[in-house]
Amino acid sequence: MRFPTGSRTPLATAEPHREVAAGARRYLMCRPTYFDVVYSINPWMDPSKPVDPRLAVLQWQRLHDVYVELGHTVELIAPVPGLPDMVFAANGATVLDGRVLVARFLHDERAAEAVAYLDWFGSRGYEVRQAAWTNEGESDYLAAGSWLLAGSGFRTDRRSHAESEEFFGRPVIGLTLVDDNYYHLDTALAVLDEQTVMYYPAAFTPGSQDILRGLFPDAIIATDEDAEAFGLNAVSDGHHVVLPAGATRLIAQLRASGFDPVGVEVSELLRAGGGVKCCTLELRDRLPAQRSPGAGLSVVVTSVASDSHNWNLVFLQLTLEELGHQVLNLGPCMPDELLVSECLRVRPDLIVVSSVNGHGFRDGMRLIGRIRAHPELSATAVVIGGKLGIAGPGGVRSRDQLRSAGFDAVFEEDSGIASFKIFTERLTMSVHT
Ligand code: B12
Repeated sequence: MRFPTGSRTPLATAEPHREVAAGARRYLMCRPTYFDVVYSINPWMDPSKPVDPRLAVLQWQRLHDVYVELGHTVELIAPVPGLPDMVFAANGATVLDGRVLVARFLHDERAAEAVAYLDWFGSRGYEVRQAAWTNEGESDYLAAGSWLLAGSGFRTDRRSHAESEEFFGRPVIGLTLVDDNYYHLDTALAVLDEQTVMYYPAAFTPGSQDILRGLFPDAIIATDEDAEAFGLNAVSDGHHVVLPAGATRLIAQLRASGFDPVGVEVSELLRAGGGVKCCTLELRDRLPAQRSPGAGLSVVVTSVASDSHNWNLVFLQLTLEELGHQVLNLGPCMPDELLVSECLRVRPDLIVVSSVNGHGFRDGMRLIGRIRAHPELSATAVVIGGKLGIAGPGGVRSRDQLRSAGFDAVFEEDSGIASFKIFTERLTMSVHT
């Protein structure tokens, strides 16, 4: 189960690039509004057998709700008419450290899905690019600890492995699939935590089986029946493993290995050759910067949506940088949703909101609710300051209201920059201890 350590393998000597540990994840899903089987691009698809769209939606909704109940965040991409396979969001891209490599599908029937993913990630400020070679996203690229396990044989072109290695800066381990029932890597292998996988050996060439045995000598091995039940098309948060309820032996093996399996029904989606994992693209955002003791905070400086003043932000950026902090200045007129998605991506230690046009109180009350609505940002320090009302400083009452709404501190013009500096000093000490 563990990656080899010591001098036995050069892989183990590389700098570890740790994945987020077990805990809250962010997933992207696509409601199966237009789900259907109207063409056949894998052995599971038979267009002559009608699908039950209502059942597909119910099964998908249950999967979505399971993630939410487990404490994960689920983002949605809008389904596009005429793209019946778009429900399989994991095929749309690979997202690592906030970088997005959008798919280039092998089949023309699915090519337009890539456009929707380029738009979705592009409009949220991600560093995004479409793959140059055929690449079916996270279905063929699975992050395992420091490495990217990469499938090929049916869909993803082997030449895309080098492209992904370069784009993500992570070593890629190529694995070749041989059974067309398991046409994507994520139909034959699931990563359970940084060092643990489960897989179906017969889906791989002998050479790839050797690689897997070498890397994961204690892996959980799936039976023919569990592989056919699409049990390996599973999603793990490092502790809970969501997988088809029909993969009964895998469920028992997972439990015996200390995981908490959660069975769901995906039979209707399986009629298009997709299951739990295919419906789920993990949004692996940039990890908080590793810092050495004494280093500064990572700070997002921003204004509110209605405010076009600029120099207040420049002033705050320079002040914070002089104090040794790293600043991402998002600029004026920042829409709430974009600010939130940037903060989810960057995960700063501190968010500094500045407004001087007189509408800061009203905009701030709305904005802080949207920031705090995200569990990942519920504990992030957020302050607001500037000229927040049209009738001069709002005084104790309006500051109390802003604090009750979720701001950690309020710095109106009369409270001066000195108290803001003291606040950042205290925060720096608490972040570093
Ligand atoms: C330049 C300016 C503009 C320029 C902005 C150009 C640009 N690229 O930024 C232009 C002409 C575009 C402009 C437009 C408007 N402006 Co104007 N503008 C000013 C002006 C003259 C200077 C602002 C400035 O750059 N100051 C320099 C920076 C460094 O200081 P600062 O912004 O005051 O920020 C300081 C503090 O507030 C504090 N601070 C700010 N934020 C934070 C956050 C934290 C956490 C902390 C600790 C401290 C802090 O630190 C800074 C340094 O001390 C001020 C008047 C003035 N003298 O202040 C009016 C002023 C800000 N504008 C004002 C108004 C009303 C407007 C308009 C609504 C006018 C209109 N009717 O169209 C529009 C706003 C449009 C919009 N959507 O926001 C009013 C705001 C009144 C209020 N708050 O009640 C002011 C105060 C003028 C006034 N006395 O009426 N404006």
